[in-house]
Amino acid sequence: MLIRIACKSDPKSSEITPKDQYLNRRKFIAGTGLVAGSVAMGAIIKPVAAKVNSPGMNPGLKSVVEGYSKLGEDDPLTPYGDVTSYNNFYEFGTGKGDPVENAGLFNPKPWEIAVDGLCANPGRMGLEDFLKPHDLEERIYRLRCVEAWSMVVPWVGVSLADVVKRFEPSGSAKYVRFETVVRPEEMVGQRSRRILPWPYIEGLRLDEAMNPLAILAVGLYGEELPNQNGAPIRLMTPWKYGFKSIKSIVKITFTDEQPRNTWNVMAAKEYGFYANVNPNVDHPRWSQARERRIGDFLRRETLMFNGYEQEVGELYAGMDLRKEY
Ligand SMILES: Nc1nc2c(c(=O)[nH]1)N[C@H]1C(S)=C(S)[C@@H](COP(=O)(O)O)O[C@H]1N2
Ligand SMILES: [Mo]
Repeated sequence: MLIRIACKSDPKSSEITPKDQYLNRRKFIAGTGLVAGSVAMGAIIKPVAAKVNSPGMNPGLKSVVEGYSKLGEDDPLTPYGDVTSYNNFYEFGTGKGDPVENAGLFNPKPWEIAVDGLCANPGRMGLEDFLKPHDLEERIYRLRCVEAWSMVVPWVGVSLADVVKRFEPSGSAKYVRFETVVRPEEMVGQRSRRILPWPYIEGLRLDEAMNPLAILAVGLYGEELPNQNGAPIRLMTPWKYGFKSIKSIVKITFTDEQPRNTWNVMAAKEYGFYANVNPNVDHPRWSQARERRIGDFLRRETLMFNGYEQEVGELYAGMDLRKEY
């Protein structure tokens, strides 16, 4: 099935990358061996090329090259090598290079996900069954870490709204809570509780989870997610700081209580529940006005809601974003 999602923040045609850059980038893709069809993709991702083939923020894998232009000239895709070697995933250590170095031992197959809490269709199922009813889409999003660096990543994933609807949350459900797997034998960082209290927990308000931008990602650059990027399934909410996008999810819970997310538990004054990207609300220890795009020399201005204000702004109408950060 073809998926088309009009994105209000897509740049005007005047911002579209010129042809020569487009061709250069195409060469880059060919060089990395990531052209659809030349990749050893796993069973889950394989159908993507057939199912997804549309312009917009979710071009088909065959037209991934077109996707380069959709965010404008200032937003070329971050090279695959950077996306997969400069990571935050404290289960594998706190250094940016630790996840790629230590995640080789992690085995995300087979994988089970439990869905529970305030919903009509709770259950426990293998990842294949979890994904089966949903269409895989490619979505090219900016990722802005609270530490003031950012990337542009072509994700492959499913609409979180569609997933939520399928499990039929009850009227009393107000939040969705997500939990990362605990496997200290495979995740060296989890052997110390001084790093973080495991498991890593995150949450969204139900209406945030229903926003069309929110996805559960199962791949990037047309491949299955590398372990260091949160294999086999992770959240991606591009208008929020990266720490919201919880990796290696094993449990999804519908609840009437605001989940206590891990970084909020660690340092409530520094990391809130909402974590919306906001250039006007500084982290207590650094400014959020600017950021470093990985690969750039000069820093750039941070955009309100990471550039997705038109899509998500109304979720926060009437809220004091300085208090509910
Ligand atoms: N389980 C888990 N999820 C996590 C993290 C983590 O340490 N553990 N780090 C978060 C942070 S701070 C960021 S910026 C993103 C980084 O995603 P990436 O490594 O794919 O760029 O993952 C987020 N998800
Ligand atoms: Mo982050």
